[in-house]
Amino acid sequence: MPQSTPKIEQVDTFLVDLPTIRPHQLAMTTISRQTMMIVRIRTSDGIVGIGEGTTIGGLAYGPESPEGMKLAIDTYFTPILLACDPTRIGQTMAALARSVQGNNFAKCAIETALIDALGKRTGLSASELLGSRHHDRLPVAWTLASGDTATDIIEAEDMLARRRHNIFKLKIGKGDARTSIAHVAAIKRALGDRASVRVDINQAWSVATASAMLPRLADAGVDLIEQPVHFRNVKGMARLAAETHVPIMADEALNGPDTAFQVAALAGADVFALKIAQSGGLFAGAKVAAIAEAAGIGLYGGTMLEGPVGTIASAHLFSTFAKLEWGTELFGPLLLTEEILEEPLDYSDFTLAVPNGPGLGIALDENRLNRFRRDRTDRSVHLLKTGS
Ligand code: MUC
Ligand code: MG
Repeated sequence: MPQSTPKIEQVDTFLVDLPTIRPHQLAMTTISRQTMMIVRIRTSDGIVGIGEGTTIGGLAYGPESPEGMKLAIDTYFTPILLACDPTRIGQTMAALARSVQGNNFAKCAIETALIDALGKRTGLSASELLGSRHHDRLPVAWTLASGDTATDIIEAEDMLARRRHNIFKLKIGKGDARTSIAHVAAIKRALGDRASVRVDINQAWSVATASAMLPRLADAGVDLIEQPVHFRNVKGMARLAAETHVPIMADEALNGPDTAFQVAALAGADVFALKIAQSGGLFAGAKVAAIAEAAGIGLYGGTMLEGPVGTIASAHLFSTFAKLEWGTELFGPLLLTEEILEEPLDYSDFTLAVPNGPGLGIALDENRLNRFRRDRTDRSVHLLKTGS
């Protein structure tokens, strides 16, 4: 008997605030908590798909915030979604694209939930729906961003000893560039060949400063230099990439296939830090990867410091890339103090395991999640009482 097409019955969004294990210092902000916008899409055949939209420091990093994503989905996405066929993800995302400009992070959260739902319906994992995987485990970098050299070295030694990470990214966009180089050199000296050390400037330098600092970073033993200049300055990136033998990686410059094509066409990067949210979704992320591959640009699996839902969605996509030369930085859940999954993710042997179950292959622990929901009733009472 032919089965009727399921419908989207409900789109539910809520915010979850989770503290970080320590302050995380970037060029534009220092974060001590992450806010996840979680979306749940319920379909008429009883399936619930989950997605996540997370930013760094509210609006400090880019033009979307978790609160803004919730508003956009509740107000503008949901009426469109309620008229869509959830089994036709491409068609549904095209319907959204016709009525919603930008909002890449919110679109990614919705697409993640649709892929999770389709996987649960068909019994296939998200990676199979995305083209099937090349890898079951992905190398995972850790970001040293305490703001203090000695603390960062202790942290890195601990990660090496526990075989959790042997790739370290240092956030060096804040403060004086020369002091930053001394910080990088001290960490690399301490770790030697036991670890790969990379830096992320988060757009903080001018081309002139970057041009002066790049040879010093090379001398310090840095393996990869991420987004040294403003995201729009692709020609500046191209100049720097031509000047140095240390690979230059684009991050903020990539906002989906169009910008990826521009960066590739102008030779603005040797490596792409591919992020599903910045790309506007997983299928858009796959297109960014195809552009990189065609242009001979290396791939690195980036993060917006998402919690477990966004992290695992990213892992499924990255697992489908034949060549993931630079590994990933899918450590977001490890930066949070709280576990919100029924079964914790498997981070071991310097890698993250890509789950095997249908869809994303993870389940949220509702009790734990409820404790950190911003709209939870006992929290509102607490806030009223304390006035905080
Ligand atoms: C970024 O710019 O790459 C990724 C890792 C991290 O520590 O911050 C993010 C953002
Ligand atoms: Mg970056």
